[in-house]
Amino acid sequence: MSSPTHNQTKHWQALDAAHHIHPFSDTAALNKEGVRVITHADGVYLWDSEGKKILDGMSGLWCVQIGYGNHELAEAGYEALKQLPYYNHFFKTSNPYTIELAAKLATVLPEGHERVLFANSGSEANDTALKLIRYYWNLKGKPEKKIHLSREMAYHGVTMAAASLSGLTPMHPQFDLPLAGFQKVPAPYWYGAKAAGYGDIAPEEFGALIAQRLEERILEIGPDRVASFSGEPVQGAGGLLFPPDSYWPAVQKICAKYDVLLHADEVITGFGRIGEWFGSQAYGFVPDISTMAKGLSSGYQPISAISLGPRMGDVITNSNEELVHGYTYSGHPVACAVALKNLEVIERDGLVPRVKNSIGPYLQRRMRETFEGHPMVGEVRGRGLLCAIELVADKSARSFYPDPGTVGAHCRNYCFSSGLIMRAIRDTMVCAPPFTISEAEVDELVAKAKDAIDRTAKDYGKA
Ligand code: PXG
Repeated sequence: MSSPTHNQTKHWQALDAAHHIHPFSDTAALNKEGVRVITHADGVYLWDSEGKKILDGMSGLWCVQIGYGNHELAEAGYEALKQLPYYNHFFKTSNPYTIELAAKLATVLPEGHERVLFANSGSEANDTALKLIRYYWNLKGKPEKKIHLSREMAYHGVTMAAASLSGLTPMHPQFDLPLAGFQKVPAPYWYGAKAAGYGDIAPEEFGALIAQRLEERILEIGPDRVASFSGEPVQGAGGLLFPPDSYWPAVQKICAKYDVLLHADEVITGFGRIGEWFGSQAYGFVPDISTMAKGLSSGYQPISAISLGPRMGDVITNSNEELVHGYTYSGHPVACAVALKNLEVIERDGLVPRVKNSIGPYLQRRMRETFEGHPMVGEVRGRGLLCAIELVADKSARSFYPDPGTVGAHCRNYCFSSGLIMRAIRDTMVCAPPFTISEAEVDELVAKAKDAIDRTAKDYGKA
């Protein structure tokens, strides 16, 4: 006999199948299988409608920096809902929540970034950034600067422009993308360099070489036609690709040399994920424009922001004409109140230094000592609370499995069944836990990941 919760799950699954289309999912296949219904969450754990407890090694979608169940944020949102559930910033108005959040952001943003616009998602932020880049060059009298460069395997979101900027090729054909004017350059993915034909190149040399590829492309197109270069300081959804230290400073120099605006997409790396407030600070470069979302509110409310350095900020704010852009919900008071409280909690509880100096290094050490000698693991890479374990066919040759994604999905299913959420990107297992995770919870995450990888290795004859 099925239990009442089981019947409730079946009911929700049937309604979901009938009425709800999921992102990045094969709808028919999912409906046949039935969705997992998550009903509540606390700390680093989720519970599903069958009562199963799951360690969320991904902070939702890389966003719940402060962990689940923080009542201070809930109360900040509730207070704002009572005081001012909605008002906008069109027609010469503002509100205390938005003003205070903008001012607070200016204290933690990269050098010279003192002005922000708000939006509601990472995709919208990137879409807005591209519009502002175009506007900047139009104001500067260089309307021919229209080409937007970004990297292979980049993920910048799903609007027409953000998807065009993205370099994950499966995102394009269904929608006849990319739009004209978007071009890709190689990603600084050192572990994949050998398989891609670069030979046994050292990481720093590879970083410089890939930056040089950007310069070559700018020269090929003509610098007077290149508007911008966009990049995630660490590529997230593309497989957690950490650039060699030589890469970003070289990119910054190239952008400056050819007058190309540098856009940092900090949607994953922002708000302490790799131990500094922003990824650009961790990698030693200063962008002209940055976009951020996720950790801005720890995912408790949908909100994103675009910050402008002095160069773009001065030109755009002194144009003496209306900026013809903005959303109904830009700087929504409730989202701003929650984000403001989130930044207060991150600061007060020292979560960024915690990621940099204690829990981040602990996760990195435990992952490396557990997996570096494993017969199926080619590389363990990470920084702060981002970590990737690359599952490979041949460790010494650094060669991948022929059908990328199969081994990863196999391993991810084992993770799920043992109560751990990790992402599989191709055959790379990825985690990005909340900043509040304890050492004991890191140990649990590592033990569950090891169990899943051991079982996968056994199934593939690698144990
Ligand atoms: N930029 C980056 C770097 C991102 O990671 C976006 C922009 C878009 O944000 P919105 O809020 O529009 O989704 C993202 C989002 C995954 C996964 O499976 C990653 C994201 C979103 C959904 C799934 O890794 N990143």
